[in-house]
Amino acid sequence: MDLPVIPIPPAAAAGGGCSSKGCGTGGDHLAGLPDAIRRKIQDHPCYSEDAHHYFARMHVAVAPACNIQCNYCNRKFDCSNESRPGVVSELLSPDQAVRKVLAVAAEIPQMTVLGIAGPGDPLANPERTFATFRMLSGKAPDIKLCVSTNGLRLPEFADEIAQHNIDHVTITINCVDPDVGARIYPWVYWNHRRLRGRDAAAVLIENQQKGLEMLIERGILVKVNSVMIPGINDRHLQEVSKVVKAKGAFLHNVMPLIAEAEHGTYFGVMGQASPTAEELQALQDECAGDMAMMRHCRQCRADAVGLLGEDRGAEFAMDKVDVMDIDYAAAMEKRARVREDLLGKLDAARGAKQAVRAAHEDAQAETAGLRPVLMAVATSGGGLVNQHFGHAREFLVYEASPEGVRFIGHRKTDLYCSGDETCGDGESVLDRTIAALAGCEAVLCSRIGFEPWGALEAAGVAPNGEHAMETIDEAVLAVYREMAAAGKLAIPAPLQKRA
Ligand code: CLF
Ligand code: SF4
Repeated sequence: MDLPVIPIPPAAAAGGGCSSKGCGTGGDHLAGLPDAIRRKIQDHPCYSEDAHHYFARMHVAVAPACNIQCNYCNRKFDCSNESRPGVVSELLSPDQAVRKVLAVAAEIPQMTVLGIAGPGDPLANPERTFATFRMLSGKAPDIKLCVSTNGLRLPEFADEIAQHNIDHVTITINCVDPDVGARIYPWVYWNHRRLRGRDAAAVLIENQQKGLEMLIERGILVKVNSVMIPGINDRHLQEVSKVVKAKGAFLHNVMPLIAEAEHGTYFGVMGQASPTAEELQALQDECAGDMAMMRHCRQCRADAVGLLGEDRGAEFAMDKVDVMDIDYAAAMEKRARVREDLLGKLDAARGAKQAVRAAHEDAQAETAGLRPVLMAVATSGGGLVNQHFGHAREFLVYEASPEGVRFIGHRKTDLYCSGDETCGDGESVLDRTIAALAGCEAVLCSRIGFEPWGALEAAGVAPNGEHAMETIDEAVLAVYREMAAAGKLAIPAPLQKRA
């Protein structure tokens, strides 16, 4: 099959149409980054919080093997209900991967990034990984290439990564201390030997750190992912942040451990606790003193397709891709138009965000001295409050305070309007949705039904459909000021004294 070459749209080739101020700053989590880095990440959905409302990523699952074992991983094929990293529905050959990428590029024009992230480790499968990248850099030069690795073989492949124009690399670094690592990694396969315990962790850490330095020397952007494992590395991750920042990583993504017994992982079976949303936020805030934090990660599957938070992978199974009748020339023209349009919208949204924040600062007297509030937002993208409460699979959580608004993270929930009213354990889907919103005092959505409205109010979460189609920042700050005007935000006297 003669595969098409995707042309580079002018805006993307030039790095997009970003204004100099406020680019990629969602909550200014990237404030202080050099302009050259900001330009590289402005339309990358993982590296830029703003961009993730507009641009999509996809992963191709070409890398089945792994050279280490993490106690939170079980690389089995998935069941239809689960979605978590390391798990895929369909393993692809490099040729199949390229066909799938081109089909997705034609159908989802906002897809700007192709990552290889598993289901094993991409660098434990170097032939398959680099064959895929090699073909794609020729066929789809407008798509950014991204790889996520445990780092064991990074020093060996740093040059090859640079040669293939892969300028975004994620290294999962859970520790810089082998004693901590010995509790996370039961074994590491290195130099034809299976190392265990502290020795295994020491080799992994040494290679991760060396690989990080080599990538930075080659001008490659490095993001570090860390899995927060309560009681094992949670107190240690601030140190990890300091070390990797000092070596040049520019973004740290602290993710919560997923440890369900039914996933069959060691931690899951042993009952290792996952962090709560509050514990995760507290640690991210502590680490944020040392470097820019990513808070919008969705812990994607190794075959995820679409905007972060949505997974359209099932639409692009190979049996479907193989029978798709795509007019590539027309699709690529559309892709160029859509991308230019989105870059313009993103630029405008960044400007609007700055204006909203500046207006909040100007009106600081209205909220000075008041307590912060968490609010959940239902959105289907575009940075707007534009989703029906019952259609939300996840809610974005924002903190409003006298200082402004900042993105905190997301809370996954079952789809309320699924037609299935119970979860099988007697608890209603609505109950679980409300439980997922713990700590939030308001939920903003485009519309909401009578029944959930009442249940939310009874649970102390104020439903609000008054700000439909407004930008999220604008809506959250407006609701915050409404709460302030209603006298709901005074800090209780005992807390004032303690402060
Ligand atoms: Fe994929 Fe990772 Fe590239 Fe993104 S995902 S290889 S940097 S394109 Fe992104 Fe998904 Fe989080 Fe990864 S949300 S799991 S951080
Ligand atoms: Fe699983 Fe990735 Fe750990 Fe390998 S490095 S065991 S694929 S989580």
